Amino acid sequence: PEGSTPTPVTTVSQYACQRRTTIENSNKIFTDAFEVLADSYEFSEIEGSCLAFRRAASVLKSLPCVVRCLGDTEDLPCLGDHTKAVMEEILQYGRSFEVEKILSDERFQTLKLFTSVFGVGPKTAEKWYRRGLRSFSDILTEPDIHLNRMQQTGFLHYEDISRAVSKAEARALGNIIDEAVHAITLDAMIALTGGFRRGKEFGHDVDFIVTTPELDRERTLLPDIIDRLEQQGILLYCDYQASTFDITKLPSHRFEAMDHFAKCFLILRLEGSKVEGGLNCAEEDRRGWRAVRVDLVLPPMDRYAFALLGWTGSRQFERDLRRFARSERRMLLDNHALYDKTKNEFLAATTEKDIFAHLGLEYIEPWQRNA
Ligand code: TTP
Ligand code: MN
Ligand code: MN
Ligand code: MN
Repeated sequence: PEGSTPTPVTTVSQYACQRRTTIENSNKIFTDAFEVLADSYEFSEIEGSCLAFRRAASVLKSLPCVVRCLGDTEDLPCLGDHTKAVMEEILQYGRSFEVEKILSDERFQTLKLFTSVFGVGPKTAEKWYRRGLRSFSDILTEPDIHLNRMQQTGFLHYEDISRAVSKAEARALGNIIDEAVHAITLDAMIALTGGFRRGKEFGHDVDFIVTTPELDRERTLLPDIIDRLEQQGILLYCDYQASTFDITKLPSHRFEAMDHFAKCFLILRLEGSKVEGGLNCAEEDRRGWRAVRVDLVLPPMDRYAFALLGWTGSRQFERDLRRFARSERRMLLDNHALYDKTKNEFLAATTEKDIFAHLGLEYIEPWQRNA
């Protein structure tokens, strides 16, 4: 009957924290293209366009099926004219000429190469590019290039740390960290976070949260853990950042601002012989070990849920959680706390579920946060 046909509405939210995004991506052909465009805009410091393509990629990643025609995208949020033009090219020709042009561009290729080194960000990469440097040997033979300690280590272990870390290797590192922490204190807890907690098969590093119920111990425990790893002879690099956490501070407005918990960015030596799936290259096979990036963060116990939610990612999921809190709830969220600007009060949480509940969001499991 006229006007009463119920149309099935399955609206996709503009916020990643209201979508369920598993590691299965049916639209990789589009999202890979968007990510190239986003990287290219990031190198040119055109933040708006960069974010637009990251958001568009994130929306498509949440879809259960492949997009077969532009009509399929009609009701989807975050897809602008430029995005749709790229999709149209891919639908018609199987590839985007705009993306191919970027991929063959010398500047893009060089900046991608340089930023793939641990410790080299877009600013440094750009500076080197402007000096006419195009390859690693250009950088390493240029007399007045100063490399900081992180970059020196980045070049030294380039092969190893640019190779993906497997789940088996993540587990082996978990055992090493667990053993080191418990040799120091028995009441500390270790939780796997980052991409592996989201169910990813591979990662660029392994992220762990360490907590202890002993008050203020989280401020002093990390140097002890680092000493222990050093004594074991497996510490190849350590960037330790002491806690600057202040309970009175409001959550940060800036997303990319680092949190204030005690943390360290490590490179550890992982013996390969006993790790199933760990020996994946000939050189490593001969050596019997590989270098792996590991991050450790130590929030105080009462901030554990916020730290866990913040460090589980994905980056896009985190961005949208904060944006949702601010725009839809007048709340400020970061890795430390949730603040309600209407009630002028902090909202406490002991689990991630508490935080979703405070925000009036359905709970999204870690493996559904691959936005
Ligand atoms: P990453 O380890 O960079 O990314 P990932 O684990 O999602 O993916 P990969 O497999 O490539 O390692 O960061 C994990 C999360 O931690 C990410 O959501 C951002 C967050 N994070 C912070 O909140 N504070 C920090 O200081 C850092 C370095 C990361
Ligand atoms: Mn999916
Ligand atoms: Mn990670
Ligand atoms: Mn990390």
